[in-house]
Amino acid sequence: MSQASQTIQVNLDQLSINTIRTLSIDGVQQANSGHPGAPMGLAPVVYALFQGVLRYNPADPTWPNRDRFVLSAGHASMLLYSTLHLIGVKQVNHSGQVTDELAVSMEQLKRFRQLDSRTPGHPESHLTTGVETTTGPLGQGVAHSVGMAIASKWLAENYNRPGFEMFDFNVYSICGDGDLMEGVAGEAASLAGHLKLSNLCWIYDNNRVTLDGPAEWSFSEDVMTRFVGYGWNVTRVADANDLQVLTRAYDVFAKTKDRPTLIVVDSHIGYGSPNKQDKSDAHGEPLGEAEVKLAKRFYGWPEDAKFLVPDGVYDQFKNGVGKRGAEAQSAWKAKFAEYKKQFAKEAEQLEKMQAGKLPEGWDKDLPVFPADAKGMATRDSSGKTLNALAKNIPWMIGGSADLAHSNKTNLTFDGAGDFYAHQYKGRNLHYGVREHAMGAAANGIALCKLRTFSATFFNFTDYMKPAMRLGALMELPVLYIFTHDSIGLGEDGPTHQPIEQLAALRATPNMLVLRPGDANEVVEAYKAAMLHSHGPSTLVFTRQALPTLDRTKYAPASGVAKGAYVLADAPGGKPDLILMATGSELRLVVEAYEKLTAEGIKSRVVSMPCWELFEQQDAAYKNSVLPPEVTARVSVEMLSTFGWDRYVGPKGKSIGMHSFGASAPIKDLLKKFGFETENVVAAAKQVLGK
Ligand SMILES: Cc1ncc(C[n+]2csc(CCOP(=O)(O)OP(=O)(O)O)c2C)c(N)n1
Ligand SMILES: [Mg+2]
Repeated sequence: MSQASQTIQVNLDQLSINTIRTLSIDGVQQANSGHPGAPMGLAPVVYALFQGVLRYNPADPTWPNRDRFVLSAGHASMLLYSTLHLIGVKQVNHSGQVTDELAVSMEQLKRFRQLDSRTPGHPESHLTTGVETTTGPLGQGVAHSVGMAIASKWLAENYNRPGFEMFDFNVYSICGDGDLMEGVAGEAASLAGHLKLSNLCWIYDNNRVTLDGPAEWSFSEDVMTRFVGYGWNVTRVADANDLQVLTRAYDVFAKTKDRPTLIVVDSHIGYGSPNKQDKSDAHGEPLGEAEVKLAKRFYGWPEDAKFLVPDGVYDQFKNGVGKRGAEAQSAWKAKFAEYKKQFAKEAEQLEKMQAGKLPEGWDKDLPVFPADAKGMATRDSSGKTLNALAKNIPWMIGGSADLAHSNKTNLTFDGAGDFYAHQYKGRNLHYGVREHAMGAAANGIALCKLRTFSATFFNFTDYMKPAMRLGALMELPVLYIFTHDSIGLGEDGPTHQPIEQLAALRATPNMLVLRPGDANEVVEAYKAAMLHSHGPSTLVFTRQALPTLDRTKYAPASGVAKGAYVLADAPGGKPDLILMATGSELRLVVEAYEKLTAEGIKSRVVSMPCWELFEQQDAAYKNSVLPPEVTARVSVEMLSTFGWDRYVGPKGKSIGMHSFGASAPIKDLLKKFGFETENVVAAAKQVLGK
């Protein structure tokens, strides 16, 4: 390279970095909301990564083997938006097709944090193509990145063939002090280190400041030593502006083949005036017009220019990340065409998987359970159904947080296998006692288009809820399998007995919550969950046995698909009373129904395993199940009654839990808390005024 072109190169690098910075400053200032400090400090780090390292084709952001970039420090969203704009990422529509439209146009940058823009306050993956996962709640992004790295390893192990490296993508994530203070990041780092995920690189923005002030007020551990302890390779870049050293650090990552890499980057959060004394006061707010001008002057920018992209900057990205990504993808495509000829079955699976579809015959050979008064726990029918499904869906993987034996989630069919460090073929993931990281990893796995499930005791959803919430926000089809779903778990006592969890999850948008009442409802619940492709499904199962209902006597379990259905009815379909229940309490209302019917009381049993699906039905169906004129209603559910008033109405009664549970054998608990047939019968008579 000649001296002159080298100078231009250096200038173009700097010019591009400063464009990222000033676009971020202008976006924040225009919104009058947010803070551009992190984007200003981190622009060179992101530039060196995208321009020099990332294998990413902005013209086709759906390429399955693209490297993933996750901005865990979601409050620096303008950094990501500016970059996605400059590299020209194309928007993907709801059917998964790449469009001609920019994901983040200049117009969108100017509409940062405004209603219906693609540039919301924190990055949201379902809105903005190029945003690989939704971030903002600190710690989540890095934890999602571990799931993506797991997916990459699993895909490589299962779909690569000699001479056909269809999968080898890397996952990069930028995190800050806040991310690394969060527990979930620690769990996720521990898991990634344990699994030796060499395709994972976290870049830690060590700027020694958080929102309230200097990080030293609250954060003083030796992060590098901690990560060495987790089994990571750790390297350091002493100056975030040093592109050469940054590039060398990325190279260290590329060469580290036996563990994940943490790059600690010492940086300075950006302020208007670089000499500003009190650096904590402005953090968290826009700079203000005067400081914006000072900052621009410092970067050699025209002070009054707004949203300026100088000549040569778009081309710089086009010739860098754009060209490299396009070439890499077209080589991949050519290879895939050959792969398809030689490995037609695998190629077809990959195409289906990446399109978010289920394979042909995904629901074949699902179990059918004969009527049985003694019955079985729904966790057992769940285990059988899950195994049948996973056998039919080759790209379904998942695991439990050290409770697989209790949750009955082990995949035991031939060839299912386990996913261990350096042995990435298996479909059973072992999360250890890390519920939160499990929930987050599931999001990352699902974002890479694998179908995945996570399992623990229902009560411990509290330990993974923040990740479940993001799964719901991102509309990811993750399965959550929770057992020990009520005080019915018995002796473990109130520390393990869920009460309010069901109501909390029912209040979560986009999520199906299914609590099936017998073995055959379990099968139907799984089917509904698999078909719920734009949001997660929470399946809750019992530890204790439940009778398997005689479906020749009662309505078929296929009614589960509608969320609620009439299981048993009064003569002529004209009841005076409606008994409603989910899960283990279905048995109780059926028994009460039989007693009341014998006494000549015209009753109906409605099984209501999924409120959300019921709410999706039309008014005619809903009214046919719950006729408005029948106001004598009783619901029975061994959890908080919160929410049932919607269905029982002002004249009805809800039997449920109004306190924490207790440690005792189940039969004593059922008696103490009133979950007995006689109690349901008495409540029914009470609402009937008898
Ligand atoms: C779970 C969670 N808690 C709190 C916040 C609010 N918050 C946003 S940024 C921030 C400070 C983060 O400090 P750091 O990660 O060091 O980022 P920097 O300020 O250096 O960019 C906080 C507390 C959040 N986004 N997520
Ligand atoms: Mg910080």
